[in-house]
Amino acid sequence: MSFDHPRFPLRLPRRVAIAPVFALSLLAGMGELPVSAAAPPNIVFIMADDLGYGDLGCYGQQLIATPHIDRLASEGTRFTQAYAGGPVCAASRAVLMTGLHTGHAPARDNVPHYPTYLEDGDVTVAEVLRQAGYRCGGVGKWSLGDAETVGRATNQGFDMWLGYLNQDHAHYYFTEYLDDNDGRLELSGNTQSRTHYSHDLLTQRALDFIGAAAADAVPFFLYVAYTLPHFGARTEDPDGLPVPSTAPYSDRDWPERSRKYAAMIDRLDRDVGRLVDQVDNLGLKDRTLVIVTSDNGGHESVDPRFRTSGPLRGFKRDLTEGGIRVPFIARWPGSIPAGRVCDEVIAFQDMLPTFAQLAGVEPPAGIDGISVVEALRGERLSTPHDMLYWDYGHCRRRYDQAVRWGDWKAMRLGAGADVQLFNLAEDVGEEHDVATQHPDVVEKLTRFMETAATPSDRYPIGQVYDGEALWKPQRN
Ligand SMILES: [Ca+2]
Repeated sequence: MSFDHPRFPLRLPRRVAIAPVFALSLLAGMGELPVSAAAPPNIVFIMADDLGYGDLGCYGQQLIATPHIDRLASEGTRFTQAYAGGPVCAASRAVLMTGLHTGHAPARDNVPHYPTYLEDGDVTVAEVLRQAGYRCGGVGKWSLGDAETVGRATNQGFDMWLGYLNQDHAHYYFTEYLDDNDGRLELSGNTQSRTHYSHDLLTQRALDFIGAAAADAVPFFLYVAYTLPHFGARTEDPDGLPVPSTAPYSDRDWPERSRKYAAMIDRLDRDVGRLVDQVDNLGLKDRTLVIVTSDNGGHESVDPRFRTSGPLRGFKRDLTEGGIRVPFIARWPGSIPAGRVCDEVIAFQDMLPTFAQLAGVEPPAGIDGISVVEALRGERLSTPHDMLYWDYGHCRRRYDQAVRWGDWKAMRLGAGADVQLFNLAEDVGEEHDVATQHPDVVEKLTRFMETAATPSDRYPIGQVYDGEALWKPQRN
């Protein structure tokens, strides 16, 4: 194995103040490594759905309180330049699972609707971690293969999955069933009775999974692909925001739909807190990497008072920063500095090689991601990304591409359109197109765009898809 096991850095990180807990760890790392420091950590990857860059208190949210996630940020590192795999669910999840960007990944968009997106030959994070002896479990929205296909989670490295294999099914919070491993958890009558809010079942299963892995003393990877605060079916809620209660925002002088949205984030935050407490109470705090992030930007219909995208431009489905830059918090006491804010550029395709390095196994060859273990530890990346790439809309009316190179961000919004250029260091809101002032940069990044995507028969650019969702609600 060519990758080093994680260990405490022996040199001081540049540009970073060392928090006390980290300094102690650093001293401990000078001699023999404690066994616990070199052991592969458990990994709990919590991913919200359509949670915007500005939706959390620790990212500037003023109106919705997120004390549990904010606490996690104070105990760990908060990244300001972390990117999702894509601007929509399936694309982002495919990038996360395979380490390939959207120009190479097996799934590049939510449409066309396919029964499976991952094939046997695709190697997922879970399959990689399994080689290192990890038990892999997941809850929530999978998106990459329906129940009867090779793409379903339990055919792609997961020992356990509870949730929605098909992402259109995930619009139903009061669903009649959830996919449970290779079968179903039946919830007959739930559409009417509204007895089971799916998010709560996902949380309980996640808590149980951590408890069982701890009892069995086996390293684990838990992928918590929550559906909050993504909109739900209007048959469940007239505002498309099904949530059992608007508490603690019921008395706010806001539209009812805004109270619901805030309550969804409150519930998400509460349950992140419960998962973290489970880890800590089982004595796994120093042996568990906990990450909280989102699969893409916030939705354009969110009440503007919440500023779901914070200072960024655009929303979900956009390749402007508001569509792809996401909250990203990582906590692993003793190994990740506490209370730190990190501006290293990291992205979802980096998770597979990062987790592989932490687990001491090789990632598959030819992926687009890089290990960002150094950034987690509080160091600068010694070999950061040269270029980051996203595209979106292959089978929609407009095909967009974006490239990030250093502080430059180039976008072509529509095939054949002029390439726009922004300097994110000076203009994070992407308000000032400086393409005409930097023709050399535009030329370089345009050339890159033209070769970055491998054509896919499944995503023929310019052939507009207008088919319906495959999944239909079951009515009892
Ligand atoms: Ca999403």
